[in-house]
Parts: sequence; structure tokens; C-alpha cells
Amino acid sequence: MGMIEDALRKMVKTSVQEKVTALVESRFASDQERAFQFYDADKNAVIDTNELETMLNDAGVAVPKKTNAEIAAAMMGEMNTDGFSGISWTELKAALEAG
Ligand SMILES: [Ca+2]
Repeated sequence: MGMIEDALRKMVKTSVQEKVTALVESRFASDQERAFQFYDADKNAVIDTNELETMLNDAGVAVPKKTNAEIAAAMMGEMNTDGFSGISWTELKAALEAG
């Protein structure tokens, strides 16, 4: 992976993390679990790509020349550490709390 790509990824990750955290703060009184349950629209205990995209849209994440669908797909790959489809509550929590 190139340096610019790496820097961009880091920037996007920080920005997404901040915006999602702000969304959870303002709309769910910082209750991450409630936010997770809200965005888990089909209640299957994992956030899929579409559900993540909705969360990113609500969080006001916008990255030039990348749609939230593309970002959601990329984040999916990164956050989904157990290899099952979708992001579990534990994985989302870990991603939001990572420095
Ligand atoms: Ca789901």
C-alpha cells in the first residue's frame, strides 16, 4: 500500500471514528449499545454493509470521491475481525474505542 493511500486511510478512519462517536453522543446519549441496536435494523445482532452505510450517512461522514457505500465496504473488511458476515457489537465497540 502506498504512503498517500495509507495517510488517507488513517485520515478517513479518524474522521469516521470522530463523527460516529459524535452521533452516538448526540442522538443516543453516548449509549453505544443502544446505537448499535438502532442501526441493526434487521435485529440479527450484526451490522451489515447497508446498516453501516445508514450509520455513516446519519453521522454526516463525507469523503471526497468516495461514497459511504464504498467506505462502509472498506470498514466492514477492517472491523469484521471474526470473519463472520457483519460487524458484531463487540467489534463495533472495539473500533470506536481504538485510538
Ligand atoms: Ca443487522
